[in-house]
Amino acid sequence: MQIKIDPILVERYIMALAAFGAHGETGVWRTVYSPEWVAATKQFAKWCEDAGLTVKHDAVGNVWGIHRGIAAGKSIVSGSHIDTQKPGGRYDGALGLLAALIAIKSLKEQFGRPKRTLEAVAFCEEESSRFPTTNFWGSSAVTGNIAPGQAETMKGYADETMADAMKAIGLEPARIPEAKRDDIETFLELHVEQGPILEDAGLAVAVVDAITGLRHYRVTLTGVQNHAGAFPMDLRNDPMAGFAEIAAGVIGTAERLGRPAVTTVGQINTYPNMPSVVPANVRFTIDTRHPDPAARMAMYASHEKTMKEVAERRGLKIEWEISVDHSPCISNPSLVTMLRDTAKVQGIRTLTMPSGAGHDSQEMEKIAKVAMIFVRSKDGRSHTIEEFSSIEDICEGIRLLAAGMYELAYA
Ligand code: HGY
Ligand code: MN
Ligand code: MN
Repeated sequence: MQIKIDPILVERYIMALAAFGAHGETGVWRTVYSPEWVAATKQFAKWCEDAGLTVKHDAVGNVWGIHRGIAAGKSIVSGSHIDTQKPGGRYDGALGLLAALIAIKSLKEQFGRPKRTLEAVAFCEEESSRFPTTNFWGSSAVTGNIAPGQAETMKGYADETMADAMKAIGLEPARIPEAKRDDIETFLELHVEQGPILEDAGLAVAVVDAITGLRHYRVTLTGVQNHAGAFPMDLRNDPMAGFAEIAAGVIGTAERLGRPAVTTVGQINTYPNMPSVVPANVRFTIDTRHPDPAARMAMYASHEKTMKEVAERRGLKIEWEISVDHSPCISNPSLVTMLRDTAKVQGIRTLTMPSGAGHDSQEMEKIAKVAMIFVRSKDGRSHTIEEFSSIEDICEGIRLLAAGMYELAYA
């Protein structure tokens, strides 16, 4: 049994979706609930309708394309997030929802109605690029993990609340609990790898057996604002000096721990941000990840010790909040085996690897069996407009996704 995936359709959908929020030559800037986001979700819904799927928009703006099965029972769902980094590329997230739609459309055209219900989903938000504390807004609504009142208190980078952003496009925050699902059996997510492992191995497709745990610290280091020339070094409480030591310290810890530990200081703001002023404060983020639960906690403890020690020694006040926190996630072993076996039957060579990026799958794992498929990323690049995967590789990935869905829903 060979499932045909139309490469021309795949390329057309990727390019058309990337036009909503197009940024520079090859990038996309599409934050949740923005006008570009609204247009992109409408387009996805339209394509689902064109494919003969039943379209549902839920209370947080996730879009579901449903192909009803003959038998009763829980659904087999695939998809990913439709929002992007600022800017991101054309593939991170977007590829997962298009792959799900194309896989279901191809199965429907070639094999008709399945036994089990198949669904493609575009999750509204995963990147935390408009609201830094969302923790995967779209999939968290589906698992019932958005607390009452959270939308009202959650603030965006532009200081708007999540509730206001939702209302501005006609969504009612009080209805968020209605997005919760308890009828999903399996969630399969296709995503670009976003790293160099597949390229190094000379392979197009991987099966993902685990997803890293990750945490974001949002840190404020406060010192004493002073004149850059007249105030002696030994009398300063300089938060920039503290920041430099902390950044080098936590990055150094991850370097010493070695793969797969990672730590990134990606965002920094200082006040008043002037060349001749010892700053009053420095605010920065630490993104830190490890797939092993115990090693992850040990690394966090080490980072927190570094922050406290540096601040104390330099007479600085330090405060932090943990804005994003996801536990590591192990893929369902039977799904991993099924995907690997299916790939063999389909003549698709794969390797099995963990994910260093966070994904909606790790939220969905709270209510469903999950596994992921990775597609090779050119030069391992992602979270940049340079992100690229070839249509040939993508079609191999979608072919595996479709064959996996066939096993689960038709066989
Ligand atoms: O940062 C991540 O791993 C994901 O892309 N949100
Ligand atoms: Mn992603
Ligand atoms: Mn991303």
